[in-house]
Amino acid sequence: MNRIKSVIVAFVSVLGLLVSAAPAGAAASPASSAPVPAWACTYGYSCYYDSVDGENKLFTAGRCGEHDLRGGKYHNRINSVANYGNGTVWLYIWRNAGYWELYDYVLVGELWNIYSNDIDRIVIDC
Ligand SMILES: [Ca+2]
Repeated sequence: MNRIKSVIVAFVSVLGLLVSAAPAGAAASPASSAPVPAWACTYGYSCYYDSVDGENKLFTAGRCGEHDLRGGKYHNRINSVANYGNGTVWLYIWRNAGYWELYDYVLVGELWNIYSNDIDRIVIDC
């Protein structure tokens, strides 16, 4: 597979500094008053988006380990992943023959596009 890095790790490091430098009172403004930046996420976690390029955030993974998305509202919707967490994110497709097929993976610090809506499960290394 031809893996092309969309954004380099240095960007994540810069973003981490920006987040940590935000004034404590910044949260008082309603989130709807400003456009949500691409790849919006919390440093230390991995985030999942409905569109490519970190647009239309679906959720933040609150813990490591397995997240089986089948039957839930995020099933077959993930189109990009920001891995600001501490472990590799593994993306799987369920095959009706009865097994999980590894589709792709996102290393720590990567911002990753997925050009299909097929992801059924994520597994985050602890
Ligand atoms: Ca989608």
